[in-house]
Amino acid sequence: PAVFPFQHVEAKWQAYWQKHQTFRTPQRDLSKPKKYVLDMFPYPSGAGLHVGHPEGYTASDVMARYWRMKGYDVLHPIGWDSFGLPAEQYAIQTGAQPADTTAANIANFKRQLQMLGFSYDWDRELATTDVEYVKWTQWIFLQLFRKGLAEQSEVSVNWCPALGTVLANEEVINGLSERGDHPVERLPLRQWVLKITQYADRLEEGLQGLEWPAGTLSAQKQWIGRSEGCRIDFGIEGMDTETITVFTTRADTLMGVTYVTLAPEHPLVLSVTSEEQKDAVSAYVNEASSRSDLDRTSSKEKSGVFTGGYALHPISGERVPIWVGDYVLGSYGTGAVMAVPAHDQRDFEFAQKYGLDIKWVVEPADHAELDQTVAFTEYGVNVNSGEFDGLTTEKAKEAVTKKLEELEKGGTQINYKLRDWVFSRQRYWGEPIPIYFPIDFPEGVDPSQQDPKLDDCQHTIRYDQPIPVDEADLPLKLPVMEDFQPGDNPAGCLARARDWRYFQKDGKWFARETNTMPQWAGSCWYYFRFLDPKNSKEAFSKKVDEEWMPVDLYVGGAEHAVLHLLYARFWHQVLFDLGYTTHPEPFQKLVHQGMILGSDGEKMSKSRGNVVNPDDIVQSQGADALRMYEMFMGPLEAVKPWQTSQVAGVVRFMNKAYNIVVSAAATKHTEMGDETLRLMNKTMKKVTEDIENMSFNTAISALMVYANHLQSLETIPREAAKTLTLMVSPFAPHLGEECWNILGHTESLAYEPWVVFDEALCVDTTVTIGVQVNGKSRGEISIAKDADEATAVAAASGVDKVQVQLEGKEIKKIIYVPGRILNLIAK
Ligand code: ANZ
Repeated sequence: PAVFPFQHVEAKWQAYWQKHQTFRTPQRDLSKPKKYVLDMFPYPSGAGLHVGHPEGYTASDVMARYWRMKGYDVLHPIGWDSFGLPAEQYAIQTGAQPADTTAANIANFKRQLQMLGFSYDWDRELATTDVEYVKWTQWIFLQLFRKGLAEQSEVSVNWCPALGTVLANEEVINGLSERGDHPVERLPLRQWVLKITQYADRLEEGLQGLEWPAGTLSAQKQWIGRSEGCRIDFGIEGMDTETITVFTTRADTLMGVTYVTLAPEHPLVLSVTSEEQKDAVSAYVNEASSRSDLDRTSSKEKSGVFTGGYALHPISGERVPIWVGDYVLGSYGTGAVMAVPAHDQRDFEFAQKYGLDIKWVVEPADHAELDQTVAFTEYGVNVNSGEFDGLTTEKAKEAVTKKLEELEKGGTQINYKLRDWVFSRQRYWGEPIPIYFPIDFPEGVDPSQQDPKLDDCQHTIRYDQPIPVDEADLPLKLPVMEDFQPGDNPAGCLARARDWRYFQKDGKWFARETNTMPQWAGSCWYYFRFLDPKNSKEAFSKKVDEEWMPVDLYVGGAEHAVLHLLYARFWHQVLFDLGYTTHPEPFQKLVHQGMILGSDGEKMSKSRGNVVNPDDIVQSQGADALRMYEMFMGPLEAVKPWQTSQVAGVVRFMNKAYNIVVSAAATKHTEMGDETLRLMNKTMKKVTEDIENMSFNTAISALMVYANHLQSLETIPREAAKTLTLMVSPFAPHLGEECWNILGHTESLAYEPWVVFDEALCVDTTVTIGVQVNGKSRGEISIAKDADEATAVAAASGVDKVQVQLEGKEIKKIIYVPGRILNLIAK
């Protein structure tokens, strides 16, 4: 048998697709229904593709190719998420400009994707670093700014002077940077913040109706963190105009409050503090402000200090001491809690440590004895709560809330864990934020004689007066900088590009914003730009939005379950509100491919030396083999180890398929036998249904069974070889095209109608059932599944052992269950 000449064939068909622009979708073909099939676009790192990339990309490509054959108008674009810290670091390491290294990396990624035969419409290719793309990313930022959704704010950040950047909480360990062990300071820094919290409710509600993995839906929900509760105002002894408002999810425990705790950054801390406690409180607040939220909430030992002040209980009017404690976060709820040590474990530990009262107000519904060494945090029935006694927790929450509403001391409230999105980076390789500020000079100085580009020029940048760059002046390009390394200036390295930063307009001096956008920005809207990549007048037109959105299938890694998907949905909802899209959500169906591990079952990594390079596999066994193997390894969503030895299995199958087609093409007309006809129809049904469910490994096994059968035939019917070719083609498109060609076609099979099966031929019609005489098994018969009783009995009487049993007897009763059993009762 011949061996499939993959090297020659793959190059040949890739050239064909390119020459004939087979996968170009210049515009929507409204005579067909549409499918928008989107991959999470790659970050073009210096390392090139790893075998994890082709997994998701092959899965989406199988769907795109299948849907084309099913008669859909398919949009399948690709591009590059090319801003970001790693690109900048790679440029620093190699001593090059990020723009150049990015272009080189993109070229390498593109070569690799093309070598794998993905059916992208390359005319729609884009990179987030393209100036035309940056222009519209900046334009969207300006829409957010105009809507009041982009604001500057003093945010307490982890600033690492040695690395010259702000670090995320996860990147700081015991006050040192995770990378390099450099000291990290908490300092307030002017940052751009996007007000994603204003969309918290919409982001939560919009999840309904999306076909997303359950785990991703719940991760998004948790991140948004909707919490229904009650806001309660406590008076303050000696202060008539101020109140301490707390947020609680357990209003039912109000009568068990024995103190109130303020976060160290709560604005009332100093005013409620007594003279005697001033020093202790100030010292405590200073100490606490250097710790991150993560550190504060995760530390076991609760700490706090008494303020000397008292709050007044909203119902009983009792005095309750006010404490400051750093387990209360300034950034959640109201930054103050009503402490109920009997029913909240944190409050319990705090009360024990500082000898505060514990008052039990909830009992288990069955009045079981309580263990008083821990808080009782479950639901139950109220006690020691006056008018609320005897109410269940649910009822008591309602009753307390209602009472507070009557007293005008509280009411229901919904809180979210979601925080606003800190949108500033102090790095070079990102979109410049298109904002500038006026400059003030000291009194009596003539601005026209000043030059803020000079070191000794005294001036003040008026950050409180941000001015958006004129839309006509977009894009605001990055300056070319010889040295774009981060420095010790928290304003970012663009602050050093003075010629770019300072400019004069109408005789006045201005300073540009020197922060750049985070890498997330570009991926927030690329799926829109793919629809209209060359539009120079708009980010994308309303027409293409209506024609193509939403994305019907979005494939990418589960590591983006929270941030990317949340940020993109947020921008989408803002664009929806502004009327740029008519679709409330961008990604209708989402699928995460499972991670491919090294052959040792560990995550692939350079240091472990277990990385498989797709280039090597393509070289030695072909792109189709790589694609086919990755789809055959196991369920798409499963985590699975790579086994190079098993690639040979799919190669054998592909050689078999190739030979089947070659031999079918060489024979004259051959009738298709019943068994082949049935197996062909069953395979067509199975493969179709499995592809619809993206169950690719089982579809491939069915194709293998089918190929084995065809190979065993003396002569192979053309029709059987044709359906095999069509079904193999989404997985192994080069092999598919070559076989199609061998079968006598001159054009690509990319738009050839998908196989159609006959349901009637897919059912097994003959069955083998057991025959009993007087309840004892005496043999088997093969009959039609729905054969009638007389036929079954006639068949049974032909079985020797049955005949022997029936001799001289009369059949009294027949028990026949079609397809299952025949029992003859004879005497
Ligand atoms: C009194 C109480 C009694 C509470 C009780 C719980 C149990 P969620 O929204 O589900 O996370 N809390 C409120 N604001 C806080 C803050 N800024 N820092 C730390 N803790 C805060 O939980 C809300 C509960 O967390 C609130 O309900 C409050 O404690 C606490 F038996 O109030 B509770």
